[in-house]
Amino acid sequence: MDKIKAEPFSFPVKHDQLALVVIDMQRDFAEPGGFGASLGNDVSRITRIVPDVKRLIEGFRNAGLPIIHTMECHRPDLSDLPPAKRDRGNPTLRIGDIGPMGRVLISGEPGTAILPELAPVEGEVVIEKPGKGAFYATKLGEVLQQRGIKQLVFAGVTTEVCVQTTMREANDRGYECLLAEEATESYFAEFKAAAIAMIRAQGAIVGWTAHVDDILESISHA
Ligand code: C5J
Repeated sequence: MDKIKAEPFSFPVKHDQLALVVIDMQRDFAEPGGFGASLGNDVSRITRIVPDVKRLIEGFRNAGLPIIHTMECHRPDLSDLPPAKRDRGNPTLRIGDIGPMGRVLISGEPGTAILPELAPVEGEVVIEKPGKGAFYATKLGEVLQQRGIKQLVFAGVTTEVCVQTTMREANDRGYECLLAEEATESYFAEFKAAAIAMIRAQGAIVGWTAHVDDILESISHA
């Protein structure tokens, strides 16, 4: 059996059941004027991981392995946005408001788009999700089942919100989950470190974590 060097122990990879899930690498989380910045966050932390996310995407493309991109966003009529989500916190712009990149986190708006360097290509699945987890109110579960995918490598933002929520949803559904450490980021360094520690604690209670180089080395033999 092939293995990827990982924590807390090697990840038993099955290349024919493996996919990459890139969570929410959207302009709204990474660029000034977007949703992340409106909450007072330093968005430069997010743009710093773009080269490593790109390397991972290219590695999966070169190996012919499936890639799924997610985007956190809502319908223009806000019918999938619970008031509790819209009203939370004290942002300068709320979801649905008009900002410098269009309506914040609304499907089809410029700010909602995936960063151009990481844009999906034809054949890659894009899941628009109204929640933090990518399984809630989406077709992700069906897509994975149809393709016989049982192992997921995760990249994207933010580590402790949408990435960790989706990993926990996937773990509960029986998927084996591996987080690519350099290809995920939080607005808070300590939250990223804590999320990584939580995921791999207690014998991989939610999943494994690994370095991008070790994942790429493994899939180059896929
Ligand atoms: C957040 C996300 N942090 N993609 N979304 O609101 O993690």
